[in-house]
Amino acid sequence: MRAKISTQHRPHRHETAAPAPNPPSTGPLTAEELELARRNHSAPLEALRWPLTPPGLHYTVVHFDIPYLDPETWRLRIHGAVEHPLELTLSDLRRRPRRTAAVTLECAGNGRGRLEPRPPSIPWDTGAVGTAEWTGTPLAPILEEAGLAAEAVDLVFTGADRGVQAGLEQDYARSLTADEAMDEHVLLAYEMGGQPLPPQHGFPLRLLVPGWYGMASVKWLTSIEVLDRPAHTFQNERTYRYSQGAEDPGEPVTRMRVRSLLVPPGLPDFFTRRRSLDAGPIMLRGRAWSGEGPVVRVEVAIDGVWTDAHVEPPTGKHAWQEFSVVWVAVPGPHTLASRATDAAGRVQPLEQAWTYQGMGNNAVQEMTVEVVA
Ligand SMILES: Nc1nc2c(c(=O)[nH]1)N[C@H]1C(S)=C(S)[C@@H](COP(=O)(O)O)O[C@H]1N2
Ligand SMILES: [Mo]
Repeated sequence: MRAKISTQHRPHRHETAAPAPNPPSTGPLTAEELELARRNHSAPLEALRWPLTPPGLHYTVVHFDIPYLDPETWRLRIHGAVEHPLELTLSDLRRRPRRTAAVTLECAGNGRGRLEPRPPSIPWDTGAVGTAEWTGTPLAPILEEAGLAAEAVDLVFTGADRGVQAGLEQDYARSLTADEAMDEHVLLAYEMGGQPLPPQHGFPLRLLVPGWYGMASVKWLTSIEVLDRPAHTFQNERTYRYSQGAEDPGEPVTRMRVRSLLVPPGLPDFFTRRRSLDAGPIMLRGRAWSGEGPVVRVEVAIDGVWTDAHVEPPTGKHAWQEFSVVWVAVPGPHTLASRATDAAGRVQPLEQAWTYQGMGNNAVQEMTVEVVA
C-alpha cells in the first residue's frame, strides 16, 4: 500500500512521520544501499584536481527516475499567487539575459556512509560534491514580471520526476521563501559547462540555488507555484532535516556547511585504495567551500600537527577554493587531514555529530598514507 501525496497537501510535520525504510544500521551495506550507490555516483576524490569538475565526474542524485523530456513541448509554468501567470518555453528562457556562474554543489548527505549507525539512504563516502559552470537566466526578474502577490510566502519548485518515498507517491518538489527565491544569484539553468544540461543533471532546465546543499536545486523543473501560505513539501519537511529520530522534526537543512577535502596524494592500491608515496617534498592540495563563504583559512595536519595552508581566492562567489601546502614526507605511515574556516567564523568539527538522516556531515576528513624511502 502506498499513499498519494500532492505537492502542497501532506500531513503537517508535527504529525507522525512515515517510518524510514529501515532503521539506522551498523551492519554491512544492504542491497538497497548498493543499488542507490550505483545509481547515484559520487566523484572520485582525484576529481578535486580540477577547478571545474570535468563532465561526467560531477556527482549526481536522482531520487526517482531521470525523466525523458521533449524540449519542444516542455514548458515552465509560473502560477499561483501572481498577477500574471507565465508559461515559458525553452527558447523564451534562452532569449532572456544570460548569466554563467561557477557553483559548487554538495549533497546534504555527503559523508553519511561513515556514520555509525548508518542512516539507510545513499551511503556516500565524501565525493558527493562538484563544481560546474552553470549558465541560465536569473529567476528574480521573471518573478518580478509575473508579479508576486503581496501575500506571497513560499514558492514551490516542482520537477518532472515522480516516484514513491517513505510510502508516499510524489513529485520531487522543494520550496523556498519568497525572499530566498528573489536572491539575485538564484538561476534557472539550461547549460552546464557550456552544453545543454545532461539528462541526469536536469535537462532541459533546473533551478540553481548557490550556497545551498544540492536538494534545493530542483532538476527537470516544470512548475513554480507561488503560495500565500507556508508550503509543506515532503522534501522540505520530512527529509533534509537535522533530526535525531523519526518523530523529531529537527531544523531544516539549508546552506552548505564549511568543508575541505584533500586530493589523495601518491599511488593507490587497486583493491584496498591504500596510498603510498615517495619520501621528499610534495605539494598537498585540496578544495574548500562553504555556503556562508568565502573560506578564509585552511589548516592541514600531518600526524595531528596543524599548519596553515595557502588558500586561493574563489573563482566565483559560490565556487570552492584551492588550498595547498608543501610537506616534506619522511618514511613511515602518516595521517593527513584538512580543516577549513569560513568568513562567518565556522570551523569544520573534528568529530561528526550524528543525525537521523545523516545530513550536513562536514567533519575533518582523515587520510592515511605510507611514505616509502
Ligand atoms: N527534480 C529533482 N531535483 C533534484 C533531485 C531529484 O532527485 N529530483 N535531487 C536533488 C539533490 S538531493 C541533489 S544533491 C542535487 C544533485 O544535483 P546533480 O545531480 O546535478 O549533481 O539535485 C537535487 N535536485
Ligand atoms: Mo542531495
